[in-house]
Amino acid sequence: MFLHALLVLFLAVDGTWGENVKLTIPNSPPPGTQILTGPYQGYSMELDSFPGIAGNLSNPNKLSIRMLQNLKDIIGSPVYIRVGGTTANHATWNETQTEAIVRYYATPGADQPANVTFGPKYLESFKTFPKDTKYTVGLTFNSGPEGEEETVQEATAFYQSLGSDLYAFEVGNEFDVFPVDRNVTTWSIKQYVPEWLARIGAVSNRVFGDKKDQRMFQAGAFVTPGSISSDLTWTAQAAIDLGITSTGKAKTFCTHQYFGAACTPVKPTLTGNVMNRTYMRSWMDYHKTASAYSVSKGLPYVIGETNSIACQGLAGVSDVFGAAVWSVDYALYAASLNVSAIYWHMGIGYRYAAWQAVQNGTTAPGPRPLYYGNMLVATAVGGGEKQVVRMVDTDNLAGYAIYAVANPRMGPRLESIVLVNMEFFNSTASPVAERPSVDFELPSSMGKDDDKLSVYRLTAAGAEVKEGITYAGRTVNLDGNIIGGKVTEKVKNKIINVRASEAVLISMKGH
Ligand SMILES: *[C@@H]1O[C@H](CO)[C@@H](O)[C@H](O)[C@H]1NC(C)=O
Ligand SMILES: *[C@@H]1O[C@H](CO)[C@@H](O)[C@H](O)[C@H]1NC(C)=O
Ligand SMILES: *[C@@H]1O[C@H](CO)[C@@H](O)[C@H](O)[C@H]1NC(C)=O
Ligand SMILES: *[C@@H]1O[C@H](CO)[C@@H](O)[C@H](O)[C@H]1NC(C)=O
Ligand SMILES: *[C@@H]1O[C@H](CO)[C@@H](O)[C@H](O)[C@H]1NC(C)=O
Ligand SMILES: *[C@@H]1O[C@H](CO)[C@@H](O)[C@H](O)[C@H]1NC(C)=O
Ligand SMILES: *[C@@H]1O[C@H](CO)[C@@H](O)[C@H](O)[C@H]1NC(C)=O
Ligand SMILES: CC(=O)N[C@H]1CO[C@H](CO)[C@@H](O)[C@@H]1O
Repeated sequence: MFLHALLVLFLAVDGTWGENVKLTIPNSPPPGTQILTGPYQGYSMELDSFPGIAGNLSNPNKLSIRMLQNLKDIIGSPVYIRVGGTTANHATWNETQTEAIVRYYATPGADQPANVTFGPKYLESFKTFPKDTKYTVGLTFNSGPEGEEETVQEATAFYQSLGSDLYAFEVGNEFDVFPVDRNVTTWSIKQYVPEWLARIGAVSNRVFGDKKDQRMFQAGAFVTPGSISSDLTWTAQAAIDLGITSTGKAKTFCTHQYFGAACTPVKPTLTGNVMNRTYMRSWMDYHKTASAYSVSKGLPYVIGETNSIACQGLAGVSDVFGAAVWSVDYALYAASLNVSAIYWHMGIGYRYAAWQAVQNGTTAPGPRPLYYGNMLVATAVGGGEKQVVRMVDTDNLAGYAIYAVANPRMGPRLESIVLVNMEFFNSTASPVAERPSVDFELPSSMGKDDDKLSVYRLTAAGAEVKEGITYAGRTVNLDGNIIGGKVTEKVKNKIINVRASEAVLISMKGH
């Protein structure tokens, strides 16, 4: 009933089409709106890149630590980290190896090694990030007794070293479409579920000692059905119906989501795959159903590995400002469903990484546009119990109302509004004077409190740029330090203007 906004088109004096959107903000979230309790956003780090991203005890990666600390400063607790991905499927633990990790490449210069061996020094990389950072760690899932032995060896090393920093294990990454050491002709979810249960049972019994009954496993780690394979049988519901929760050891259910792949013959584009709300929403339909089902069965649902474009991202698409604007919309859209966390994937040299952690050829380490979007989302939903409601949801525009559930007796309280104008603006092709914009109008009930409203703007010259991005007037330096004082705007006459390829957060907190 209140999930709509009135759209009024008018012809502005300069002849361009302007748009006026009257916001209708519900007094409280509709029933069925989840309450976010954790940091919501995390980072997923490719297993073979993790030593580079985190560094080690003698050489911690100061940039990564700063980038994580910045977000911790915003939300009040460390963001969660997942270490896994494809390379976690092809990792062999070697207790006697002196190097942290040894990588074996099938193709020299490839984004990822074909396999790796890792040893005790690898574990140092879990000791560099802000205190109390929690980790989900990916284990191998090779078949048979030998496979079990490998999984147990790795699990033992991580379990003993990480202690209470271990949040969960994954066993097998994307085994729906990339099974390892299985006969692909006969492989099915019906075979997968009992094999997975047997393997997590073995890890519980052989690694956890007297804590063998704890819920310590992130189930799934499937890709969104239909995104890579046309086999649509590997769903959250099917896994749950086949008994994935039956032994009481599954902690969360996880799906991976990308919006096209850079390794397909037809390359994805910024406007077609990323800054395209129709496309984004078409994928979110699955997560809406899957997350509601999973939650109804007591299993929190996460998008445990995600980013713009699969196959490590695409230059000019994943590493430009448009991806930052997109990330705000996508993250909040997922939060308005029953998705309890999302993990932005990254690896060294990956085009979609939120920051480049180490020198990669001629590419200097430093923040990337996506990180600015992550900062806005952290401001909106990090820290404390929050509820996110979609209130504007058109082909180009998004509006989210975010409520804080500080005091259960008083009910949820509107804390901020996020507005996104996804219309593509290319500053190389068009002069700034031609940048379209939308006027969002607050309801009259909010007019009197304009002084309490502060607008945090996420902006840049255009969607295609990589530099000159600001969030509330600030930039992030190459060393990860936030530069400049916070610059917020006041709301005048209840109107907030948001230009094409821009997003704003309106805070009700008075600062
Ligand atoms: C483990 O590492 C040691 C030391 O580098 C090496 O000699 C041994 O061959 C490795 N074992 C395996 C199974 O790769
Ligand atoms: C720590 O990292 C530095 C820099 O990458 C590297 O040279 C060193 O070998 C690493 N130490 C260990 C114990 O892996
Ligand atoms: C690891 O990858 C290399 C390079 O492709 C290959 O030669 C080797 O057989 C692989 N090792 C294992 C254990 O799969
Ligand atoms: C995989 O299963 C099919 C069907 O049962 C069988 O014909 C084939 O030989 C199997 N492949 C391997 C490598 O075992
Ligand atoms: C946006 O995505 C939809 C759905 O996939 C597609 O039909 C449309 O062509 C895309 N828009 C652009 C501009 O490519
Ligand atoms: C979240 O899940 C619950 C339980 O299945 C469901 O009742 C509710 O409608 C879902 N909410 C959304 C926004 O999908
Ligand atoms: C932006 O415009 C420039 C100049 O016309 C063009 O070369 C470039 O491909 C455009 N970028 C995108 C992402 O469309
Ligand atoms: C020049 C260079 O070293 N580029 C590398 C950057 O990282 C990617 C992903 O790991 C590699 O594919 C490139 O070769």
